Amino acid sequence: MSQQLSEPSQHYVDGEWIDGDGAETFESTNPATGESLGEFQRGTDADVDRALAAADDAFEEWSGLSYTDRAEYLWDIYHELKERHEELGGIVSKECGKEISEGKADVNEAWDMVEWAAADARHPHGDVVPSEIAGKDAYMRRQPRGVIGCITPWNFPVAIPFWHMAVSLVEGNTVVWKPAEQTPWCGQVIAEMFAETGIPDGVFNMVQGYGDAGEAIVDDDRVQTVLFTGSAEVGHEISGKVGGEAGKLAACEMGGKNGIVITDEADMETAVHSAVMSSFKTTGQRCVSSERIIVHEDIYDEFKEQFVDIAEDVAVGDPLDENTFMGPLIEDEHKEKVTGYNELAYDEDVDVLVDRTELDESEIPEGHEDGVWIGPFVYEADPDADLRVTHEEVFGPHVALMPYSGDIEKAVEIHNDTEYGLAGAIISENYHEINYFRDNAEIGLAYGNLPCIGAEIQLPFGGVKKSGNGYPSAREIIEAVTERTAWTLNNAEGIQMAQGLSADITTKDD
Ligand code: UN1
Repeated sequence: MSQQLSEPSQHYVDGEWIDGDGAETFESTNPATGESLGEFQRGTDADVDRALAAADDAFEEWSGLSYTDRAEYLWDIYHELKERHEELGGIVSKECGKEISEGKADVNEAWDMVEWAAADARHPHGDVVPSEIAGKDAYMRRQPRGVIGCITPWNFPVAIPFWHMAVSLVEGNTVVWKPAEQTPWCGQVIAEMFAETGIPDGVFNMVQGYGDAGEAIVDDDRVQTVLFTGSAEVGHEISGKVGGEAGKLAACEMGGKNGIVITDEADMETAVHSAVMSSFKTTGQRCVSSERIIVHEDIYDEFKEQFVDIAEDVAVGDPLDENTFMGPLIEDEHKEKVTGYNELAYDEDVDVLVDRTELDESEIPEGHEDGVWIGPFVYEADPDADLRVTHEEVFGPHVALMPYSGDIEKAVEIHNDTEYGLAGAIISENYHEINYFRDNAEIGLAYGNLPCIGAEIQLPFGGVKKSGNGYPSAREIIEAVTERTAWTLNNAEGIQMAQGLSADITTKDD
């Protein structure tokens, strides 16, 4: 199948492709070449309003369908994602610069999520609990919340939209979705897939655009839950706003300053491999990417030598070339941020071990001179020093090696010394150390003898501390998009109350 953007690239609202109210358009750019991939309508408040009105109208009928009937539309998408795996994986790689195996994995993760959500239509959806009164049945039922607003990032432009939308829809909610402005083409393809399923008008709506369109979704009273995955700055703003509105919910998943603890009982090959994957895959642009490698002093020199060798050599280049390990950064503005942190490392006087901020011209593939290129940046830092570079999220291939002395307690103390708490890993052959890390590391996603990336969708995905609240992803999203009704039914004659509460009604004459 060809990778051509189908025209026209519009918003999808109330079962129709629409131009929208504004005259403004924006471009999607290939970060590996600088070429334009197409033009998209920039959504306005009026477009969001139209989409929300459609979603609101469609809710009653959609929520009245059975779970399995709603899931049928998702099964169509599941098959479509599989059928268009190669094509859509290529579009992901072109639009967000991830190397091709990652582009395809993004699509694979999307169909995993769709499969989970659609199959869940046949699973139990509540709890039957014992009542303390023999004649009563007590149980918990789920109900959809209504209109769900979804705001998704560019780094998983196919998987994360389905994290947000697949469960929401099967549970009986309707959605208004704004894809990231860097990856509107992926948004367009997903909307085409929904349109082809024949899902009832207004159940799924997509408005392309920037943060102002996202804000219009967040601020609207018709939205019952906002699901957001992206930067900590925006996520905290959304949580703050929505938190002040009774009855409205926000589930946000934000960044991290993720660490890997490598103890003196680690297998060296596993340690180096895990650290390289965690730091450089996706050019460090996963919210679970690692920027802090905490290594025991007894094995530090050997680890450093091997890690630095790979960081010097790792293949940066065309994401569509299967030999590439790291593609470009997403955009120039982001490169400025990452470069700024690389410079800050010098200002903070750490020992820089690898600096490939500017690639050698010979490394840049032909036709890719305008790509947003960067290579690994690795430095050695004192874990006890109060440095910005070792505490602030960079979201790039910018990695601190932090040697520690002492036991696992010390390593975990260093690990936890950030405001974030998303993902982390321990590399050790000693199960006591692994268990200590398991019980004390302040993170939502923990790994043993593995990289700290690559979570599967049937697990919860989310962080603690500044990294998140509400798990807007994978299976746990169900909590953010459903209400729970506690239902008690009396099967006995007469009324009996729990907690010893008297059911007698006394009168003046008693
Ligand atoms: C993200 O980092 O922004 O765990 C999402 C992973 C992927 C999802 C990452 N399944 O690496």
